[in-house]
Amino acid sequence: TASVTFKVEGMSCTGCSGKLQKALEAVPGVSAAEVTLEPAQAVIQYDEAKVSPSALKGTVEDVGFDVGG
Ligand code: 9UX
Repeated sequence: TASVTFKVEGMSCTGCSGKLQKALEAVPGVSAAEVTLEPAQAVIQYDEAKVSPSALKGTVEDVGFDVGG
């Protein structure tokens, strides 16, 4: 299991963070995701054989937020 932490830009309320957390948890290969507003981040545990950080970044963007550099 690998772990990645993204800075997430554009979340305004707990609805946003909850929506993103559910979307990340639904991605095949993701075993756990914790999304918080403060700090604005997503901490994701995932199986490297099934999903990549770039694909997970795409999920964040699909939900409508941006991954900060
Ligand atoms: Mo809160 Mo976010 O009212 O996508 S759910 S702003």
